Amino acid sequence: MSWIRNSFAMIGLLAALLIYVNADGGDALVEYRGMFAPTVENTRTAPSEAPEGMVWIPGGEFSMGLADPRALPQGGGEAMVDARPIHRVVVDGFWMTKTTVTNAQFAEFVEATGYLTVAERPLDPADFPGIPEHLLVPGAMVFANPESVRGLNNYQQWWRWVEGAQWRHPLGPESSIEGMEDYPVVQVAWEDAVAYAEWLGGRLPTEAEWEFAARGGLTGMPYPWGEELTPNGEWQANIWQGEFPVKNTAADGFEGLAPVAVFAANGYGLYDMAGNVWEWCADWYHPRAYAMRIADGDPVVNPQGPDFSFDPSEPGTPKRSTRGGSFLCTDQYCTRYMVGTRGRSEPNSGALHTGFRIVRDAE
Ligand SMILES: [Ca+2]
Repeated sequence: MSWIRNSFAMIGLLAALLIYVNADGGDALVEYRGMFAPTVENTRTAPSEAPEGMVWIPGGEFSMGLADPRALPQGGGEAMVDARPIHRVVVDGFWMTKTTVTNAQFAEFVEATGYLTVAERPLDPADFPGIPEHLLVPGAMVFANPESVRGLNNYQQWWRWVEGAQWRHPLGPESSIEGMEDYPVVQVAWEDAVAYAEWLGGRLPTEAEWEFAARGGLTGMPYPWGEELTPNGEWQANIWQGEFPVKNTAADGFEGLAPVAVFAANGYGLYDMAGNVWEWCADWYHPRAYAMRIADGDPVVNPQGPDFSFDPSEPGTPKRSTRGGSFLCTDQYCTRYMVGTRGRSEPNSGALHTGFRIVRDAE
């Protein structure tokens, strides 16, 4: 009865393969986590009653950065070298908004101050030498919903500049934010975010503060909620499912942006520290920021980022750091909802997938 023997052999082989795959995923996580030393929170409790909408982040010493995630299940295809070396960082405690700033909150700011965002202002020809003046129209970057793409190397296949796109009209002049009061404000440039923060007596978080907060007190976890992308098969953040950027199954419930705080908060009570929108940070982006600052040893105390920016993919364009990934990130592309990963963006332009939250120093 060779077919029976063969069937048993096949079942045995499959079982061995499954055990191997599981063991491999588990070992990869153990190895990954082994690169991080424990997070040690400061013992100072919240110094006062929480400002509205904010939570106290205790600060402390933690391992900042991330190990190469590619061996992890759904760890993506990028080594994320700009988030190494993993190094010890100390941050003081601070207040942080539980959510990214919403359209309703930003509208209050604009109403009170008359502030005009970068995307609403005429462009200065001096900033764009060689570009004909009739092309210098205010606008912002909008996801293009392409039907097909050639590879994932050129993001211009799925982004386009849309005249008249701005925070009140995030997809272009015909679009509106009516009914989207609880959605994150988007199409805001870095200086718009800074202006909002200053209006409330706050500031943008440094990358170190943002990452400490995103980890929610955990040590060396790939995600703000723990070790798996979808524990019990449930999505924990608004990212992309399907085939990026042409097929969006919206398995997490959201094809585009989601309102803030629809997924569970992390250990510090912060929502959406992964996915939905990228969040502006205070730091200039530099891929070797960590190597440069540990030259004098670690821990590094309250790092503010480098004094200048460098992005090897666009060397002439200074960038500010962004964190958290967006609804357009998947394990096929970007994967920067993994905690510890880093992003960057041109500070003088807004995008459909970029917002911010603010922090405030303790009194
Ligand atoms: Ca989604």
